[in-house]
Amino acid sequence: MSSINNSETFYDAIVIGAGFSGIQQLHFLRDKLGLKTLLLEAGEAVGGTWYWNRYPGARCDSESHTYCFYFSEQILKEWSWSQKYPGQEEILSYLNFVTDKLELRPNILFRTRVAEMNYFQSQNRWVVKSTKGEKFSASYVISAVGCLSSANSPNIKGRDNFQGELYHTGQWPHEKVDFKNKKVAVIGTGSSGIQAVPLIAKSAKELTVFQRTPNFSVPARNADLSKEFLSQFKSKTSYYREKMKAARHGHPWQAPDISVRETLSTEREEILEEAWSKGGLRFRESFGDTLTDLESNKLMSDFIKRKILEIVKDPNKAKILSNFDHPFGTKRPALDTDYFETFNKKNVNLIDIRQDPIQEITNVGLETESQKFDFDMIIFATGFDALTGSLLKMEIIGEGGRRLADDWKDGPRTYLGLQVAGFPNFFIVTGPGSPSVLTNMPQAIDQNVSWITDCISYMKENNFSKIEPKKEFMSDWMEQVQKAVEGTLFPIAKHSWYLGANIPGKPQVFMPYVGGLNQYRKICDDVAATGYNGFQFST
Ligand code: NA7
Repeated sequence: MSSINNSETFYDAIVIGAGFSGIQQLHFLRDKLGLKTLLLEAGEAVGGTWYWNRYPGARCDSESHTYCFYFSEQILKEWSWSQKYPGQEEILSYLNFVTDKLELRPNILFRTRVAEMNYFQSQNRWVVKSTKGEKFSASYVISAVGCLSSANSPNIKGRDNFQGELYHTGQWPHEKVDFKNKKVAVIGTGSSGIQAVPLIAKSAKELTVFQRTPNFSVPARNADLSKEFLSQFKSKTSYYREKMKAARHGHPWQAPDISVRETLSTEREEILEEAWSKGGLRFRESFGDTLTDLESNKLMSDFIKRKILEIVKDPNKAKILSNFDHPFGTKRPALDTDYFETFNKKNVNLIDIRQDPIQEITNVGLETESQKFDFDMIIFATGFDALTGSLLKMEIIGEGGRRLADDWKDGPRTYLGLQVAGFPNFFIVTGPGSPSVLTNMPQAIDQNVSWITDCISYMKENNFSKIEPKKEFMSDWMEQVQKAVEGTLFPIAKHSWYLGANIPGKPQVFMPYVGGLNQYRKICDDVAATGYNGFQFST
């Protein structure tokens, strides 16, 4: 096991980011392949997404016993989750537990944000430079910067004039934020806003939610996990592993092969009522054609709309919350605990900023076209520059001085989401063009990290020192990514972050591969089995 020596700057591999991906990648490269590996992390501790997203209510919507590492039976057996849907603090504790268990800390350099990396052809090495000017050199660089890690703080006029407290859910302070006796604004109603709103409403004097797009949300019905559940899970981890591998989304179940619209209306209602009362992610999987058949989708969407109209007593609020402009599931739907119910509270207001757009933030609050508000606190729950944001924040310069930002000016281009032509020995975990955010992330990460590790191992065995994809294979893969989405309803949602539409000026290209993690795994396995077809190696 090698550890960091500050005077020593040459490594076999550098991993960037200490979230789920970076932790597993560091462990695999160091402990499976024996590579001298350094992990660079901008934060002060491990956790990635779960380090930064500390807002009230931050919780995962994959089930805890599946949202974890499956590479170590020992870790699976030793760790016990307390709840069905794990909260941010518990996930962070888990990632710290794994880091300690694997003794990874000696190989992690915290408070080190990568600013730039350059590929030097003559030496076939990357030089990675931090924002503080430190330089590290390695044969391989693996980006594990995450898909939802570059916070999107919209540049609303006057934002910097606000004299009160201003937060972003994705960059939440470590100190306790107190809402008591305060007038609070939340801008944004994606998963983060939907999770935070009910908790803020409990203690804020007044909460005003600014909604641009009504979002679908299903009750999480979170619950404590029983000892019986945990012991049955620990006795059959292989069963869960195989189930997750077989599924397109990396969760341990499959949607039944039944169509919403071909099911008799009475039966359909029964299925949906039962799924709603159970709640959670599986509601989306009640039928097999929700994301491929518009009529079927409309029946699902209408069911949720009816639920909102039942829950929310004020008809105007109910209308604003359920006036959907996209099919269910084509933008990321949320899981919630009492989100819609919260709008029945007297201290909670809702503003439809499609009808009454925000004009500017003032020193005392915010102005829409027709109203003026005073606030003590404004919270941006406005999401992320997804999938490419954190990658492109780094200046990545490949062969012949080419910039990744230039190569991707019309949208990201990768082979299998893993590599980019012209950027040898640079790998991306859950990159654009891989299934990533459409799946149970730790399972997508496990597949990518394992594949990258096997690929580097293959290179070592065959005395190859350089790998990059062939251009034509990259083009072909990009076509496959687009073809896969054409068969679905996703393209109907024109304003989704899957497309980059939430970031002004970002090229609009559907970024994740929707063909399924199971199918993608097979494609990647076949590529490896055929001597890494589509990649070129040199010594
Ligand atoms: P999301 O899902 O991107 O949600 C962001 C929300 O903020 C969404 O309602 C946006 O409306 C809204 N938004 C974004 N920009 C603006 C501006 N400029 N003005 C007003 N409202 C805006 O991010 P989350 O953090 O909630 O969730 C991200 C993922 O993290 C989630 O899917 C989980 O996987 C974990 P829009 O819909 O774009 O009209």
